Amino acid sequence: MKATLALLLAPLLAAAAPSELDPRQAAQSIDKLIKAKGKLYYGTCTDQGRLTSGKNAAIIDANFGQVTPENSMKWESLNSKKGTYTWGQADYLVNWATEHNKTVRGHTFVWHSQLAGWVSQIRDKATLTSTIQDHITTVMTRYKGKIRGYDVINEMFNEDGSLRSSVFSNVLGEDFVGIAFKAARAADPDAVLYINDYNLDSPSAKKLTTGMVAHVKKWLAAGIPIDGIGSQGHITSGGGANLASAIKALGAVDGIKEVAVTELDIQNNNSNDYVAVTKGCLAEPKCVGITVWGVRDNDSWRPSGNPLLFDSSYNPKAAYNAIVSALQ
Ligand SMILES: *[C@@H]1O[C@H](CO)[C@@H](O)[C@H](O)[C@H]1NC(C)=O
Ligand SMILES: *[C@@H]1O[C@H](CO)[C@@H](O)[C@H](O)[C@H]1NC(C)=O
Ligand SMILES: CC(=O)N[C@H]1CO[C@H](CO)[C@@H](O)[C@@H]1O
Repeated sequence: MKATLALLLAPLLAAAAPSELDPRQAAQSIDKLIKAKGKLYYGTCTDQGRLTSGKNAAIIDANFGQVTPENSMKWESLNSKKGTYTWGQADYLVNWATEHNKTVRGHTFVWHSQLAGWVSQIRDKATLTSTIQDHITTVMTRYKGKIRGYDVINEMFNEDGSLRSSVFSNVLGEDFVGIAFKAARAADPDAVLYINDYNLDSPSAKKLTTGMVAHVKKWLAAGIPIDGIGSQGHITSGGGANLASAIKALGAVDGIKEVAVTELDIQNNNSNDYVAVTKGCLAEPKCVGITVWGVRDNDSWRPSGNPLLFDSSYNPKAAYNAIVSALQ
């Protein structure tokens, strides 16, 4: 009886197995391949909602080695009311990463957008200083040993390289940079501390030269503990080679230990651009890895350009396979 049942079930099990074991039929993990080249990860962003729906968790587990919280660690998500922290979604992401042996990039502390309303209303230096310090210390203490590094400051420059107007720069001038990085270093001395921005996509962009590079050099000389520079990498078709050169320009900053592409998506998902960015990271010794900003095209924040590596039915795209070939 048992043998007969097993024989009857065998074809069914055989038919079911491939889709259960290999939900996306991609040939290779780009994370494993980039690690074999000495890098730390090929990652993606996600959060509880994605990890508990569709094939996202299986795809991330099989193909990516690092997760960045898409939204759950932004200030308005964690601490929208003064004195109250809401940890559920961020904890879910960190626990998932721990269980699946994935690195986490914490994202993000000091940012003008998705900021808690009560913080943007602060007008005096002492209160804003202690608010930044408390927030960074609270989050980093909770996740000590579980999060490899953080975007301590995000998007603080204008396109011309000047400081963006925000509650942070308006109340504290440039001082918020030192306040934030020093609080972060003290909270978890082992965490890698990043400054992150977008449109650092060309080595000659003013935002990169007179903005990021010139300021980071000055701040490092002043003893501010900045370890890494992140280039988000939200680019358009044809921009891959320029972003690769930008990675090199950021890596050339003395005293910076690492650089990373932190939010890559490419409008119209040109394979050559994905390959150029991947090779750009391989070619820059300080580049630790690449984070793609999402799994499937129609979950992207800019879905009209199909900018990601999996289509809306979770199939790996030509751009994914081109990265595999480039890494082999
Ligand atoms: C976890 O990942 C690291 C690389 O990031 C690897 O060296 C280690 O063997 C992995 N551990 C397990 C249990 O898979
Ligand atoms: C994404 O595409 C799939 C397949 O076409 C569809 O089922 C799903 O509803 C879409 N999701 C979004 C957020 O548009
Ligand atoms: C090169 C590449 O991967 N192109 C893809 C861009 O995205 C659309 C929509 O998912 C695909 O149809 C293309 O194959």
